[in-house]
Amino acid sequence: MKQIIKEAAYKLGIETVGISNITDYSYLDKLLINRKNNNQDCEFEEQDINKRLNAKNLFPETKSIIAIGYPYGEGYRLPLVSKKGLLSVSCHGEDYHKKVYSLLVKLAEEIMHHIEFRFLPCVDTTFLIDKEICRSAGIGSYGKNSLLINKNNGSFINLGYLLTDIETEGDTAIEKDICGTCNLCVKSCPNNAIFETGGINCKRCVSYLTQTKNYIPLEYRENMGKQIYGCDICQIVCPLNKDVLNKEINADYSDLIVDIKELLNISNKGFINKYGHTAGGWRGRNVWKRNSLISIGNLKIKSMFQNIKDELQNPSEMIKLYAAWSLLKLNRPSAEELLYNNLKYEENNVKNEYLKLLEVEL
Ligand code: B12
Ligand code: SF4
Ligand code: SF4
Repeated sequence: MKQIIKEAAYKLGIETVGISNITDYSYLDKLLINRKNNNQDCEFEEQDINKRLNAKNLFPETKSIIAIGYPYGEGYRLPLVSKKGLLSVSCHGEDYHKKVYSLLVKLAEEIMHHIEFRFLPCVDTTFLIDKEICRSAGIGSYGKNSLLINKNNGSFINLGYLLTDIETEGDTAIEKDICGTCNLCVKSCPNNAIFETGGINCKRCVSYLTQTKNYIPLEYRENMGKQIYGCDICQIVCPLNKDVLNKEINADYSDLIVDIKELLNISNKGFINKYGHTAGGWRGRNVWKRNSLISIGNLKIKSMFQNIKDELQNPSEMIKLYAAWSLLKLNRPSAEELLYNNLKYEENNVKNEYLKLLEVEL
């Protein structure tokens, strides 16, 4: 059976495929509890830890899991553009969730030519722990940056799997320290999110900060640079990704460069048309717009002062607060005058934040 599954995958061009018989991950409970207790987890994870620790909680029939790694990022170079925003590489082209999901369905159909079985395709959005499931299927090993790294594709693999009721032999997980003495990602992470000993504090990760709707602490905003969605630094610096990034292919990643001025004024419909198909589109216009305000402040695009000033009238409290921050970064004296004048029109939350911003040096 194992051979049939692998051949079905290769037939579809899936080179990174593995099988796991492990459905119970309760050995991770301490790690997950610790992360939560230390406020290093995030709202994009299921909060009920026990639920996450067994694949049968999602698909009770699970007997084996067919995991795949979908490669991306070949030939990517950080673009040398100033005054523009940036999306992470996983936002290139069509949303990987859709691509991997449909590939998994095709894989199931291909295997169905040989055996009847029941399955559930999973890509990113379920409560299960994709990295651990794929690790146990032999897809790769953890790097210090916490990502699963495969020997051919590095960490530039999106993970997906089929929970199935097939009884078959599993692959062996690779138990290997792949980082050794390297700690390039630890040193390069813009917000010191990666622990020397491996693993990350989500709350500091720039990728998290670009996605959350929670308040972004002032001391983290500058480290977000010009990122509009996601962050790739710990992958770009990783020597285990060198072959993928240096691959000589004719790749055009210009869709990852964002016109921040346009993003600031984009309508909902315009946003959906332009970015709705990307892996980051799900977060919606307002969060992207909030990130564009932070980027404009960081990139010191002074010519946009007037445009941002108009955002102080935005009905969204979130937009107002980040517009105020950005204005202060662009031209402190003019921004101070504006914010003091506006204090009398604002509700408590906004008023208090303006007062706080006016007091601190940014
Ligand atoms: C929440 C989430 C996030 C959070 C938290 C990320 C994280 N590291 O957990 C945030 C928003 C920060 C995030 C960011 C990104 N994410 Co994300 N995310 C998820 C999600 C939904 C859950 C992850 C989770 O449960 N983490 C909790 C725990 C279990 O993970 P952990 O803290 O990393 O701990 C594990 C390892 O680090 C390891 N470990 C812990 N300590 C130590 C110590 C040492 C020495 C070692 C070696 C290992 C190790 O053991 C733990 C057990 O699994 C998954 C999809 C899913 N449903 O699983 C995608 C997922 C992890 N994300 C993914 C991607 C691609 C990204 C980004 C690259 C996107 C981007 N370009 O911005 C960044 C990478 C940031 C980073 N360095 O991790 C991929 C990862 C693919 C891969 N090759 O590993 C996933 C699997 C989605 C998918 N199906 O493809 N993400
Ligand atoms: S994604 Fe960026 S911020 Fe997050 S751990 Fe990696 S380098 Fe650090
Ligand atoms: S940069 Fe170095 S330490 Fe970080 S994941 Fe890659 S090999 Fe490991």
